[in-house]
Amino acid sequence: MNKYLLIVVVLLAIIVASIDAKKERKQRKSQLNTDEIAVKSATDTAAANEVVKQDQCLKLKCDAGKECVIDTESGKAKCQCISTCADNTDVRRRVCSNHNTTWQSDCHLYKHRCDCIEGQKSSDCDDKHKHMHIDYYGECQELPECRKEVLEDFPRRMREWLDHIISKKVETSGTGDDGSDHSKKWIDAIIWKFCDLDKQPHDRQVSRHELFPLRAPLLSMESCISDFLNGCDPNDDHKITLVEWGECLGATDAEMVDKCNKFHSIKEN
Ligand SMILES: [Ca+2]
Repeated sequence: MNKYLLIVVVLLAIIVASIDAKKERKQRKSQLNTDEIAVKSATDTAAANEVVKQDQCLKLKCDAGKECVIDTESGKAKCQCISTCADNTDVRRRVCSNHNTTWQSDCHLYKHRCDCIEGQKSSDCDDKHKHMHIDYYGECQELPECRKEVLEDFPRRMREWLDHIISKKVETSGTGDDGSDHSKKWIDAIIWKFCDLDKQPHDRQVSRHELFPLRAPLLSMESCISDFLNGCDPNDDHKITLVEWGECLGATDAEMVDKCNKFHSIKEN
């Protein structure tokens, strides 16, 4: 009798253990499902946030050194200082500031300026950093002095360079020969460049700020670019008109016809 009782007890123990193990497996599976749902939900939320961000940020233009983010409280897009700039080891992407300091890239320079303005980085900041901008591309270096004969020849070289660029553009766009006087093609080229620089705002005047895309890439290679551009603003009001631009490149007032609407429409096509 005792022997049968022992067998029954052992069997009962096995059954109870099996039920417990089954329960545990069920609980573990349920927990796993809950975790998976939580992860999926978090992923979906992140993806949805990214879509919202992309959508809202398309409409928001941030200044240099800033990036668009979604404000966690309002849910709206806003500009804030760039959080991180990618490390740059390419010396060609380095920039020299107007304070003669070399920065890893334009991103690093403008991020630092933004951090200083926003007070996010008290160390390494002084007032001049709040107004820092790129003077030219490449590492800072001792720039060669502008020689008189190079400056005198500069307008001719600039005309030829612009003429070459616009000829390439016409070739690429397929607009072909419009029957205009070829000997005066350089006039169209310099008018085109003026319209191209006059962007922010489109007010038929080129400010010092608008000259930046022309000046910065050339400064380390062309010793006379600054003197040349200064000469295009004889009344020193920091704005170059179409006629002033023409005069400094050797065109007469009458030749400087405003064709910006035409050139802008070519660009947009
Ligand atoms: Ca302008």
